[in-house]
Amino acid sequence: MAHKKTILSGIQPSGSPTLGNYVGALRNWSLLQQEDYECFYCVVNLHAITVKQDPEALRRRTMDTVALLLACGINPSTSTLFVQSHVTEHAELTWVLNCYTYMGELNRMTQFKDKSVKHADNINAGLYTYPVLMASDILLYQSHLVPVGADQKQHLEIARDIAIRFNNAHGDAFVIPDGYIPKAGGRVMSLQDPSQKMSKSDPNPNGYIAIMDDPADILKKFKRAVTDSEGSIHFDPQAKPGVSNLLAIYSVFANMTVPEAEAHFAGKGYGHLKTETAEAVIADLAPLQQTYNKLLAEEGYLREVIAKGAAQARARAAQTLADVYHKVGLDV
Ligand code: AQP
Repeated sequence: MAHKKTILSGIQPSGSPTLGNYVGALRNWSLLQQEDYECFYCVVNLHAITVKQDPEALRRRTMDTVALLLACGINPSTSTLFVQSHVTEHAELTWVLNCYTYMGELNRMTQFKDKSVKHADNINAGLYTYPVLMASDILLYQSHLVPVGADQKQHLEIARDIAIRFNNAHGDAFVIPDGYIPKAGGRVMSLQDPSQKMSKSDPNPNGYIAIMDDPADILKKFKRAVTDSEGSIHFDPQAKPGVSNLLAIYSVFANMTVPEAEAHFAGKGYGHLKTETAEAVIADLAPLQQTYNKLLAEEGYLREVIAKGAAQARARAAQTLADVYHKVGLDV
């Protein structure tokens, strides 16, 4: 029997996850599980410390993120759900792959440039080599498919380049991964500045919908969303970034294509677009929020899930790392 293909993806416990995280990644993690893949999903806390974190808050948010992933529908009996720092192979492979990554490649990474501006007081080497850690996350599990938002496309490409380079030097050690970026919602934009992606570290909370926002806040934030003065609802991200962002969000939650969503709003005003989008989002998030709040009280269960996940993840990761150490000559 042929082996199932493998999926891996991760989310940082670096703030309150947003509608962008949900539409770009988490929702698809859950949907892909129902297809014939072996799935590894992790809370990437090693990535999170590339920006300053309060240790106690990081611990709490890591467990909250585990609860969120379960509430989003990750099934721990069929998928491996784990915390990145529990599997030390991620850090070990990163060191090896750092030695197979060129500074010229890392210099081109737009996330590093953006985060260097945002965190000018802490431009650390971890922020710079973040893509190598991400490559290790992916390659350790011999992943075929990586469901991420469009903002991670460049990091995925460097992971492929590193894998190909290593394989060429030493013989096949890694599967070359492909990205899985949703057509609609791959880049959800800020509600206040639709030229920027929606981000959980946005200092203006009106720019993002947090997955855990209550319905009144969700409605209020959509009503305040920046649009334009034209008054007609059609999809044109260059000329009408705010309206196009709302249409894309609506289409995902109403389970329509973007042209179907355009037809739905033909002749209606922006008020309709904002309210109906808010209502579709609120209805979709309500059961998830309920499950999340219930799970937060079940810390024992959450710890059981991640202990089992870490054991499963380690078993796979150790095989890859042993092969890499052997190929490089580290296994004396
Ligand atoms: N706006 C977005 N639209 C679509 N997908 C998005 N993702 C993030 N923002 C959007 C996807 O969510 C997954 C997990 O993201 P992450 O936790 O690794 O952090 P990030 O990409 O750095 O997202 P944030 O929200 O902007 O976090 P901060 O503010 O902490 O940097 C990824 O698959 C990502 O593509």
